[in-house]
Amino acid sequence: EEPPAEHAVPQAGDPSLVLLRRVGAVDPASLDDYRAAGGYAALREAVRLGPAGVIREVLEAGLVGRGGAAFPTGRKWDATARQPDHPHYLVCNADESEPGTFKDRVVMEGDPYALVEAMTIAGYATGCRKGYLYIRGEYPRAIRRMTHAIAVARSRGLLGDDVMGQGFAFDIEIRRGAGAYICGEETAIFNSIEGYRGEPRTKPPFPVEKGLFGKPTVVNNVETLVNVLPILTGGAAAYAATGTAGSTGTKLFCVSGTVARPGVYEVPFGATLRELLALAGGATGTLRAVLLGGAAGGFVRPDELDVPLTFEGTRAAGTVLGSGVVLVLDDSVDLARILLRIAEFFRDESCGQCVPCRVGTVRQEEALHRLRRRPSDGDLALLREVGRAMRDASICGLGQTAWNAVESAIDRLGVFSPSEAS
Ligand code: L3W
Ligand code: SF4
Repeated sequence: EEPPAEHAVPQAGDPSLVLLRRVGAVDPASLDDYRAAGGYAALREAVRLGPAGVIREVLEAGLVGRGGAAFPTGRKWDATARQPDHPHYLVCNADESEPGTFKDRVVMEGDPYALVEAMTIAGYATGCRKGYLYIRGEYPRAIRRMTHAIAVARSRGLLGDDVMGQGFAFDIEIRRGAGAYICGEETAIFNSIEGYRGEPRTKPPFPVEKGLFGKPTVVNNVETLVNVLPILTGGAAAYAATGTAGSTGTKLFCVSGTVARPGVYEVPFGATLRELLALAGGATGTLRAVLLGGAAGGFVRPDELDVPLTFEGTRAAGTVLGSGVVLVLDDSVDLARILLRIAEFFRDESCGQCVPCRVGTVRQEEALHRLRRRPSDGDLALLREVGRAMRDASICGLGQTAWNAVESAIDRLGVFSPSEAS
């Protein structure tokens, strides 16, 4: 088993932290510790505001999803709350399988009651009596700590038929993933919970309308949900004062690779990649590139480190923020090998349901094998053709983004160009 959460947070104990402020500072098993550190003030505020008031705050705060796609959370909640069909369900996506992503594990292990409280608020606002917490199966400590926190919260009346004596019901059930990356796709999660193969469904209909068991469903990532706590305790305006107009609040970044102090870092949106790398002690050798956004993301060159870490800033720079992966690669790293590893990953994890992805991920890997041995224009052209087909015609995000990092390495870093090969 991996070392516990606080070891993964080099900033642990820093009073300026928002989302990570309790990690490493409280006993994650103790509800009393959590309450003494401000826990459950947000749920009290939620009950004071009422469901519509909570949704208004979340909309005004500008909170967007932290799982990668940055969809406005308040719009999702509002759309679900309005659905006449019942019951409504909440699903917290804690499947965290994007290579290089480990922030949600740190939150669940280090501050589990925060997620219980945040899910309760989400359920209250959107009219859900039941929330599923879908946790990656390879996170045994997170599963243990969340199971304990849910049981304690239930025994103290913070979950159940009459939450906090306020007349509303909400409870949480944990479901474990079984090692498939695709089960982090929001509709594949539904199939997995319902007992079917973890295969994505076509959208629309979106989950807010027809999700788990065909009912209106809110799906949010762990980090997205815990942001609701500072929004309610401090107010939407104060929350939105941090970050930029397009990306409000703070963001957790998973810094890994050839870097001095890898770990989870919390910085306000708008900090530059250079500043984040400085916090993490910089690259261990001469910096070659940084992969932002994970396997579905794109590369940043050493001359581009002033890119602001916001959704809009990274997009303008030709990459994505995704779920916060910052993979640092110094000049000791074989970039072609990294690309091949990414291609192997997608080939392995494709669910096989649609042809562009099932066949395209295999063809991509084969072409990369050949290019590693001998650069050729024919194979580069083939990669582009296959990549376009996957992007345009795949059912879900896996196939649609499986060519992103390879394309970025070819176009932005010149991998497989004649000078790179020499
Ligand atoms: C209501 C509409 N809801 C969209 C909802 C939709 C979903 C969310 C985003 O994720 C990202 C990719 C990678 N009415 C709606 C609506 N929604 N239109 O908004 O939707 P979408 O389809 O843009 O994206 P997605 O397929 O949910 C794709 C990232 O996910 N990724 C990997 C992620 C891995 C992790 C991890 O390990 N923690 O997050 C792979 O592709 O960055 O941007 O809820 O229903 N009109
Ligand atoms: Fe499955 Fe890939 Fe198609 Fe997604 S794009 S449904 S992972 S085959």
